[in-house]
Amino acid sequence: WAEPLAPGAMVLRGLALATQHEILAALAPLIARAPFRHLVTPGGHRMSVAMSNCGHLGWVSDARGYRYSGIDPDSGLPWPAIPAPWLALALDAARRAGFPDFDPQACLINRYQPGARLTLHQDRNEHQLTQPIVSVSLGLPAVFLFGGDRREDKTQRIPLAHGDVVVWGGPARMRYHGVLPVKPGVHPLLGECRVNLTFRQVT
Ligand code: MD3
Ligand code: FE
Repeated sequence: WAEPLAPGAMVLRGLALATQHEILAALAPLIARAPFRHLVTPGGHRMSVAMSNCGHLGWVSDARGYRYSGIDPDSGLPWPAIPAPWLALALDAARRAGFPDFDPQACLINRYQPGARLTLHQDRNEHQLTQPIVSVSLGLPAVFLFGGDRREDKTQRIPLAHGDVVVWGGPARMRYHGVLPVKPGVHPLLGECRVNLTFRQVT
């Protein structure tokens, strides 16, 4: 169930299933404190994906650009802490993929309602490029687009289901990637949505 995707990238199918109930129970209180919001890109586009964060730093976007911030701009408060079962899963996944020193400061929480998508992009706002990004897929399935080092490189389509965990490190870290529009459906635990957690070491 551990498949190498590319040099530095590994899919751990279903790794989150063993603790899925603890993981999902931690989501509602966190979202009560830092609600999902649709960020606006520096180019003025409202993102179809709704986002929130937990951890010491959160990823935010507005007319000034993309950056990490310790304060939730909507509430003026620090982001909630990363819930213990989330951190345990992220550390376990990173260790299995060969990153025993992973120490994430940020967890971006993406919510996709049917039709929401993420266009091809690179994650360039982290400075600690020797550490991976760990992503956890929950709820409705999605098709992940995994591209190359240039936007125009051909993309690979990777289906991601509830409970799948992917570790993106090494040479995979800066590759272009995106998510195709999520198809309508109802997940027994999450309803009409997909939630993706991405754990990042920023500095
Ligand atoms: C591959 N999120 O938040 S997670 C993002 O499903 C993002 O919500 C997607 O891309 C989602 O920036 C994909 C998987 C992921 C995250 C970062 C990567 C894959 C990556 C960085 C480099 C290569
Ligand atoms: Fe990304």
